[in-house]
Amino acid sequence: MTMSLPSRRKFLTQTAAGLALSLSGAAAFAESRRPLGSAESTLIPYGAAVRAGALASDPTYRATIARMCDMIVPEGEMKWSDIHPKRDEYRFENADALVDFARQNHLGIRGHTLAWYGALPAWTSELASAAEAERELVDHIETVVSRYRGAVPSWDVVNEPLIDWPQDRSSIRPSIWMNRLGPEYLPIALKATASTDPDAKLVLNEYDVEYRGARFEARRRSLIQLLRWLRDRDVPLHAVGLQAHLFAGRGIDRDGLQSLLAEIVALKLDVLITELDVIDFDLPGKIKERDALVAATAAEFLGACCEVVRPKAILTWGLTDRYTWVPTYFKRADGMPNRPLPLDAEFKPKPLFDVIEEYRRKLT
Ligand code: 9MR
Repeated sequence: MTMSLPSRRKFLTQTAAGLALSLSGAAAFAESRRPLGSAESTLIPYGAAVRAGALASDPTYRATIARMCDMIVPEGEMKWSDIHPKRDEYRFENADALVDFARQNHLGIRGHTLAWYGALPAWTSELASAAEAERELVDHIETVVSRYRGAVPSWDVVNEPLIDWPQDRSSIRPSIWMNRLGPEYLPIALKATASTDPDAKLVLNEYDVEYRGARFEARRRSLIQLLRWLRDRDVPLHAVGLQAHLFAGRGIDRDGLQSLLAEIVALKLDVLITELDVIDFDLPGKIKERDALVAATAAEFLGACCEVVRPKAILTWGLTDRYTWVPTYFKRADGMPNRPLPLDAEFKPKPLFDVIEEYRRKLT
């Protein structure tokens, strides 16, 4: 890490830092870190998914996250499998460490995630009835959200609700929650979060909604139907998170994405970009060419978004190529490391970094 790396945070004042934990809602994660009256105050807040293990073992990573992010989100530490491994056992150490890290460094922090089909501990498969599933879901939400009330002002309450190729809003992905409770688990989770922390911003987070093709059109259509269904039933929800795990090879459907965003705005919901990265497994090996294609893909996506709405935040799913989920599923055939994130494995900013900077400055 060199001193010449751009700094997000040199502007932070004592006052803003002190306010970070007492403010609530979007204000806490978005506004509190903006220095009022300075040029920086117009920037869209930037954040990254972080790993507690790497924060503890890698001082350069720790310092770079602290310096370059306005907010963080735990990549796994608040998921059920990590935080609630047994029915009668919660383990908060890693999540607490991230909340403490955020507090010490005057960063915002988002919570991820409360109702998802993934990362569920084995014991949840034993939930035998609707009543038992609802009791455990609500109990988990009350326990976790109340623990972090005042510290975590924004939650990905619902993650990835739709099946890959949905018919309509009732095409919800199978999980113990869906299997026992049906689509009703969405209102149950959202209401439980709202009643535990009335100030929390509640987000429904979804992926694969930006591409061209019938499957992605079906996903956009079903997502809108789902949002309307929630709205018609007065279910609390404040924002939609577009994950934005982008593939450079897949064409972004600019019109489709923009009309989705316009519908979301018409429903008076905010938009966050929650997990941006560019999956590069099928891109050319040459680093310069690959980095340029990755950056161009993100620019195409952010360009389309920012013409319609100003996202409340832009988060990437990791900050540095040193720590990324991408090779778990999308290893390159040539054996070269993936480069999906704004900084390379040595923490050097890449063209993707500049693209994010550019769009953080754009006003819609
Ligand atoms: O990056 C995360 C990886 O380390 C975990 O193993 C995995 C399962 O918990 O989840 C990954 O994060 C996912 C996120 O929670 C939801 N959207 C897709 C992300 C990448 O797979």
